[in-house]
Amino acid sequence: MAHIDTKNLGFDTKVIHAGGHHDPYGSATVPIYQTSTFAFDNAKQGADRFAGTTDGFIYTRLGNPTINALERQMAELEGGFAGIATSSGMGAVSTVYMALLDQGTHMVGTASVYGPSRLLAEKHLSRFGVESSWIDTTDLGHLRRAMRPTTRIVYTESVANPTMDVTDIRGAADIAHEHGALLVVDNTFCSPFLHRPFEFGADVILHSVTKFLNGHADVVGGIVVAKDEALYRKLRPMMTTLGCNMDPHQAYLVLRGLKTLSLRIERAQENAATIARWLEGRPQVEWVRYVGLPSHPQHDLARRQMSGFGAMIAFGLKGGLEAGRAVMDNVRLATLAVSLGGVETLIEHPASMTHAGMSREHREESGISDGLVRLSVGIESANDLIADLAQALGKI
Ligand code: LCS
Repeated sequence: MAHIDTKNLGFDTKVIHAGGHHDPYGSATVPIYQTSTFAFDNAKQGADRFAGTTDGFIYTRLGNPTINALERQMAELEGGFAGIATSSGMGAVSTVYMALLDQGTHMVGTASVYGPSRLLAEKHLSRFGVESSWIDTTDLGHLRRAMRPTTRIVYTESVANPTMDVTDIRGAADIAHEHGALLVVDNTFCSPFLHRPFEFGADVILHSVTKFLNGHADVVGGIVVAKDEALYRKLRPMMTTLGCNMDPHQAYLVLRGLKTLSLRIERAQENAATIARWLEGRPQVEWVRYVGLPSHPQHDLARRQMSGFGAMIAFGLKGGLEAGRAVMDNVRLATLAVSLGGVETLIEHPASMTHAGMSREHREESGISDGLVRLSVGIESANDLIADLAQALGKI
């Protein structure tokens, strides 16, 4: 693929062309450099590459051309300095926590984030003297009160999994910075197509690329994007030392999936808006949380900081968990599975699945009720999805 300077081109052009590289054979796609190591011409070249005085690849855990193409593309899509691709979204979360937190420091996080992102700090980093507070960050007053002199990072999700809470990113960044801390945003639910946290003051962005970025339910992967070079130089060596690097084949699949990001999300969010409105009118449904509905408590904030509302819906049924089980057991087109952000519609139950690792008390405090059912809307025909949900609701 020829290298095109996409810096000043539109987002949809960057999705297709950013990160492209010069290929000696003119390959239209980035080739898969399926190698663990790279030969040096001579000992001096090897030593220079290790010393960082010349460019060039050394060993795939440290860097690889296929992985690097994805890192450059994501850095451009998010508007950051550089990307660090990881083996999974949790690899990205681990890299960020391990690089930015020390013994005796503290982090504040949104209570209802993806369960393991919270558990990693609360259960594991606590063993090494890192403290964490998990609060409702939709109210910035809570965030201000939770900050301590030792707070190093504020951690949130652009749309929280699974409550769909939206935090004011500009406000959270200001509070973090006033206290000498950094704002880290997990942008998995939005992708840079819908929201670009660096434009609102964030310092580090991460993704589970398993979800919307790849979009085809065939890869687990992650990425961290650093706003500036100083942060990048802290984060990258932590990833390579932890050893949670992406594999070249994974990177190739993500590069391929990424090309249709704009088209997939446009279609999925159109479906999601239709389904969310339809669900709100069903007699069996008690409540619906979709960022695009005027009934969402942060709908106006989402309008200001996002360019669309995404494809994730949470809803609760009047019959509680039993009714939710009946729906999940009876859908035929939607697949009963965790994960999200793919072309196919998935349905799951956070309290017993993605967020089962959290205590019931923490789940309830965070708004993750036992009756909450999560829907990741795909790009099928909306009418077929509605017919499927209608017949499943009819089985309650
Ligand atoms: N961040 C968010 C917001 C997530 O939703 C997930 C995974 C992760 C990070 C971790 O990424 P992974 O290591 O799985 O690539 N969320 C999942 C979910 O809601 N269902 O299954 C996985």
